[in-house]
Order: sequence, then C-alpha cells, then structure tokens
Amino acid sequence: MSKTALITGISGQDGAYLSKFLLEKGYRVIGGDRRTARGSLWRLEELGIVDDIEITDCELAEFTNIFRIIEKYDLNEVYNLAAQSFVGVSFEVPTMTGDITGLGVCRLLEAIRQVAPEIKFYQASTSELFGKAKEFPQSEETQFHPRSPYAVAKLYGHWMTVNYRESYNIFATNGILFNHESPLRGKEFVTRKITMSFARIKNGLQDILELGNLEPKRDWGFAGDFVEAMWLILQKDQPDDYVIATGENHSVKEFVEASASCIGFDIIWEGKAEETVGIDRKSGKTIVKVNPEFYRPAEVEQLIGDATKAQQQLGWSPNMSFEELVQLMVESDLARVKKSF
Ligand code: NAP
Ligand code: F7E
Repeated sequence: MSKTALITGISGQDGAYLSKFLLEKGYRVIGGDRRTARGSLWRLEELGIVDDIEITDCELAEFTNIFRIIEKYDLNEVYNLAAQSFVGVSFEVPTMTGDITGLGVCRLLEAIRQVAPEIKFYQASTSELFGKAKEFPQSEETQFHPRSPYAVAKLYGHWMTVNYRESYNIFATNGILFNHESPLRGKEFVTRKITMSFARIKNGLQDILELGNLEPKRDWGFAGDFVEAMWLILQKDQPDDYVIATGENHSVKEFVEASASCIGFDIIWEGKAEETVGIDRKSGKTIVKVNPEFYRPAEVEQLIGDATKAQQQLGWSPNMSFEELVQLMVESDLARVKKSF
C-alpha cells in the first residue's frame, strides 16, 4: 500500500526536492500551497513533477483550513515545511513571522491531535536555534540561543513539537537542519544571490553584487541530500530530534570566492568590514561591494553541525561537497541567464 504525505510549503525549495523524493518512493503527495499568495510552482515545474502532486489550499495562519485538510485526506505523514523562512525579513515582520513560523506549527499539531493522532509529523526545525552558539560543533545537546524573530518563532515550533510528543504520544519529530542550498534556492538567500548575480555580471546584465556581512560562517549542504534525512526521521520506530549537517563550514566571503572562481573571476579584496570591495583581478572592475543596509540587527556569526546521531541512527550522511554545490549553483544560474537571451 502506498503512503500519503502532506507537504506544507510545497512551492518552496525543500517542498520541491522532498516531493520528488517521495514520488520516487511511490507516495501520493498532497502539496499545501497558500491561496492568499499563490505564486508560481516553478520549482515543481523545473523538476518535472508539477502534474504528479495534488495541490490543496493550505494557509498556516488559518486553523479551519488546516483542520479541513487533515480531515479530508487519509494521511500517513505530514512534513511541515511552510514558514516565513527569511531571517533578514523576520526583523521587519516579527509578529507575522511568529504567527506563521511559530503558531502555525501548533495549529497543525492540534489538528493532528484532534483528527488523526496516528499521523507521523515532521517539523522543519533549524540550526538558527543555536544562534549565538554555546559550543562548536552544535549537536542535539547544544543549548539554544536564537538571534532573530525567525529563530525565536522556530524555537516555539520546535518545543511545541516536543511537547505534543511528550503530552499526547504523537509521532512528532524535529529535523534541526543546517543551511541547505541548491539551484532552486530563493534568490533572497545569500548563496543564490551570489551565484545569480555573478551569472548576470558575466553576461553584462548587472555591474555589481551588493552584500551585507561577509564574515559569518555557515555549514552549507545540498537540499537534495537533506530531504532524504526528513524522510528517514519519519521511518524510525520512535519519534526523536536530529541535527542534519555536513560538519564543514565556510564564510560568506569564501562562498563568493568559490563562485567567482567557478565563473572565471579572480577576486581581490580591498578595504575592511563595511568598506570592503571585491575587484576582479583580470578586468580591474569592482564586482562586489559591501552595503551595510544588508547587515542584520543581530547576526549569527558561526554555525557548524555535528550530525553523528543522524549518521548512527538514520544511516544518513551528505553526498555533495561544498565545492560541488557551488559549481552546481553557478552552472545552473549561468544556464538560466543564457536561456533568457
Ligand atoms: P522556502 O523556499 O522559503 O519555502 C517556504 C514555503 O513556506 C513556501 O512554499 C511558502 O509559500 C510557504 N509559506 C510561507 N508562508 C506561508 C503561510 N502563511 N501559509 C502556508 N505556507 C506558507 O523555504 P525552504 O528553504 O524550502 O525551507 C523549508 C522549511 O525548512 C522552512 O520552514 C524553513 O524555515 C526551514 N529550514 C530551511 C533551511 C534551509 O537552509 N533551507 C534550514 C533549516 C530550516 P509561498 O511560495 O507562497 O511564499
Ligand atoms: O544568510 C549573510 C547573512 O539569508 C546567510 C534560511 O534558510 O538558513 C537560512 O538562514 C548569511 C547571514 O541564510 C547577505 O547576514 C551577507 O549571516 O542566506 P541567508 P540564513 O540567515 O543562514 C537557516 C538555517 C534557516 O533556517 C533559514 O530559514 O549571509 N549575508 N550578505 C547575507 N544574507 C543575505 N540573505 N543577503 C545578503 O546580501
């Protein structure tokens, strides 16, 4: 018997990769998409799976809507990937972020508790919970210190998931995922902003890439690898929480340098901190400039994950290296830009 899964946030990066993964496993995939802001399903189109998914209205701000979905479908698994997921924006819309990214989790869990408590639930938790990290690398045992309205909202979602597991015996789990990127990453996130801007600069469509703080370090993996961990977490006999990470980190500056090198630029840096510019050695042109407008009110300086538990208990480890990821994203954006001519 094939299983049925609901994925909230179907239009996002992870929604696309997870759908593809589950469809290949023979799942019936119900994709939650919010009607109030229906945008494009371009990611599902790019993966060639848009016609294989049953799209349903799913607005995380609306309890009645969530309740109806849980009642309507005979679901085995729910993957809650929907969120206001952009950390930078969360400082501008803190209450909305709390409502969707935080309370939205409670609405889903409560609907599951009342309607179908046998459903297995996955919450998209995040390394941002570690924020001003207390130890390196971060594991399931590391204390949390969130540094943004987004992270605070995710902290609520994380603990509500634990609470519904402990209070009502629901199979509720958290995947504490470190940053994962891909050619399907939103352009507001720094990795895609870099690869798309360089592809445009290379083709004469843009002069300069403006960035914020170049020093923060992130543990960047490939989204296609990370969605497998989400599924593995729900296949265990007992519900639990897992850190999912590569165990290697790089600064934003290093991501810029690696992308530049893939595309044929050779960056030399001049100036310090907010005055920094990146000059292409070959053309002599300034192609990167720090703009303090992109700095955050509170920064997460450095994250690096310890995924030993996932490795030992789920048999999960990442396949794609940092260098391969950068190359994949650069090549994909170059191809997109060329196609647009
Ligand atoms: P994403 O591309 O930003 O996708 C977010 C999804 O949430 C989109 O489909 C969006 O729909 C939907 N959404 C936003 N507000 C909603 C609402 N009010 N009701 C229903 N749906 C709503 O994020 P992602 O990178 O795929 O990440 C998936 C999840 O993992 C998110 O919860 C994120 O916070 C979390 N996470 C991500 C990472 C990472 O590195 N990617 C790491 C750890 C955790 P629209 O298209 O309509 O906006
Ligand atoms: O920023 C710095 C920025 O927005 C990474 C989300 O998926 O991963 C993501 O959150 C770093 C930060 O991702 C720019 O200050 C510099 O230090 O790509 P980002 P994020 O904040 O790490 C976590 C795990 C999630 O859970 C989130 O949902 O890059 N940075 N200059 C910049 N960042 C952006 N976006 N734009 C810049 O121009």
